[in-house]
Amino acid sequence: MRTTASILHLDLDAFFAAVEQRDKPSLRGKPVIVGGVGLRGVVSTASYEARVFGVGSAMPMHEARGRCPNAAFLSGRFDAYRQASAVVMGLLRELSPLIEPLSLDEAFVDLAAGPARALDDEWLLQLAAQLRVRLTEATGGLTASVGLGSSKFMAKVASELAKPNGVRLVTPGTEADTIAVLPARAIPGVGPATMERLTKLGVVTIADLRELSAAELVRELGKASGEHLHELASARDDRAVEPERETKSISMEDTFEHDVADAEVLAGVAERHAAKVVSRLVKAGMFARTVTLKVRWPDFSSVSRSRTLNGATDRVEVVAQVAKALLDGLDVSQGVRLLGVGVSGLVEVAQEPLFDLEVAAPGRVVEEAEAPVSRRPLTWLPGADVVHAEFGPGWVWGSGLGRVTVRFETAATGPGPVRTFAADDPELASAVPPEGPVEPMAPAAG
Ligand code: TTP
Ligand code: MG
Repeated sequence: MRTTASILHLDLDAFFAAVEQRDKPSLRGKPVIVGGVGLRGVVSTASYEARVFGVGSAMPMHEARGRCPNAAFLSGRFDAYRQASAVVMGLLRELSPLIEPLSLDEAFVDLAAGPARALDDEWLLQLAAQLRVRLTEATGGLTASVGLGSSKFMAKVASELAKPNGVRLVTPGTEADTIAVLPARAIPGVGPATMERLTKLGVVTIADLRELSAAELVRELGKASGEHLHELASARDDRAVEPERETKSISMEDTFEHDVADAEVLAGVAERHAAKVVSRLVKAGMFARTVTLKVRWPDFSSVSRSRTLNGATDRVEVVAQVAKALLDGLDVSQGVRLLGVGVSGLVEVAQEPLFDLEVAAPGRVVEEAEAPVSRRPLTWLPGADVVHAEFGPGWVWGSGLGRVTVRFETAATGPGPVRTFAADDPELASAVPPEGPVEPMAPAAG
């Protein structure tokens, strides 16, 4: 174990919603909910203003509408999220060459792998403070929470404690005390399935967990998970920060001759794709952290849903099971034109999910909807960027009954006016997101 808090964990605050509020001035300070617009759509994230009403990630959209009817409901703009993410990851790479991105908005940085430094608490806190200021500048207003600790687990716990928009450093030597009062589910990888078993053993907090022997935990959860949990409960974690490989993803997809609406047939196709993807993964000697399922509908719109495991795998059963679970979340009755399965988040080291029970548990699913590729889509997705020949850039506020309402504003304007058009108005076109702030120049060497 290290003696300095030299692992940094960064997580952006209300990421998708914060990007929307940045680019849509009229939504700043208001409840914003980003999520799937389809029948079984779920919430991707909610702004902190909406969380007050009990809305959170993974909640069905209809429930979110019930709890917070006045929120802005948006379908998400992944190009804008990817752009913001690239800026943030660029800033982290300036701190150290060893960074491990976990998702678009989250990464570990091993500060001990950078140039020789003192790495004392004071210096680390100063570095984190500077990073947060630069990040807000470079992204045009996003905020991040930063944790520092002597292990991945501690850094992650620290950023969680710092949320939102804060910094926290767990001083080396105080790790076990810091986590004692936290609920057992604060341990990475402890999800609903593991928690259910732990509850039966009377465990609520990490301190309760520490009362149990390794043997008891092994009996309840199996050898690997039990031993691992015993270590983490005492704040022992020596997992290394793992960089990603050059190859970014591997995928397989098929367009059907006739649209397929049979869920079982589709599940079979997903399984076959998973097998091919995994055989390429194994040949390359890699392990994947994220599984993605892509579906194109008869109207050429498409959706891709992905789930990030709490480890990295090269097991075909795991990839197939996750792909099928992602498919299960979609209503395929209208038929499917194309089905694809892919893996990404590739690393060189096997990191089996920390807890076997949680491998295919539901939970963090990221869903990206794409309108058909055309200047004038058949459906105007709420929140999408558009441009009008006369009024300029704006975003879709709502649509239906052959009309579309647009608010004309951008990150650089104040709140703008709203106007309604015929959905097929030739003056109105979908647009790529406005260019985000440019990546800051790398600082001079030294
Ligand atoms: P999170 O970091 O979990 O959530 P957040 O950034 O919105 O809020 P905070 O960190 O302040 O608690 O996830 C990052 C983004 O990933 C989130 O903005 C939307 C997306 N996401 C999903 O699409 N589905 C999910 O189930 C979760 C948890 C996140
Ligand atoms: Mg976040």
